[in-house]
Amino acid sequence: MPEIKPELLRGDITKLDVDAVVNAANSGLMGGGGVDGAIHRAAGPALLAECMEIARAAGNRAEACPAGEAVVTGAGNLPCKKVIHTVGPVWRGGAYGEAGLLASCYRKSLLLAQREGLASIAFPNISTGVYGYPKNKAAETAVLSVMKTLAETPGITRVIFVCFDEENLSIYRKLLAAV
Ligand code: AR6
Repeated sequence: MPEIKPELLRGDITKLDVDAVVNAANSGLMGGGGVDGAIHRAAGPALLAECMEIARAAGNRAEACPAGEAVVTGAGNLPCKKVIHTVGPVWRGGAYGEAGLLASCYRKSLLLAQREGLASIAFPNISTGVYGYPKNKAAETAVLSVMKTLAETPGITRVIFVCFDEENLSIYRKLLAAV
């Protein structure tokens, strides 16, 4: 099995022409700020319509996608093929299962991409914005979870960590140099 080395990119994830772009969503799947807002703005109303459909089918709009879970939609006007919406944990000090939930976001997103036949996937730095997860800790968990899960997802040939800010970029650069 070929070894996959995750790539690192600084910039706007909405511009990427990959199979799957991961969104750091909220449990209601109704859009929001940060990367979620940017993805919905660039994708157009078709994305929200699909998210609303998933929420309706889940029967419970506030918890349509619980933290640590992932769902997939089309991509509207984005250049990617699909959007995988995952919900990171809100940071509450670290003793509330945050690391397990964050690891699960990366793992479930990769497993879903594999199931959908999506070979290339781009991740934002989930939970490190509005949800307040410390960037260093989040990056360690993200890289570890991705490296572990890739052993189970032979269909995935390209993983990109997309950093929006300089701090995350330098954290990831150090971590990925050791992978
Ligand atoms: N491309 C790539 N990364 C981005 C972009 C972009 N266009 N815009 C922001 N980021 P956040 P969270 C980075 O707050 O912490 C929303 O309201 C940003 O710099 O988007 O998981 C949702 O609806 C940060 O490093 O997500 C939820 O309610 C990272 O994306 C809540 O925020 C994540 O920041 C989720 O909070």
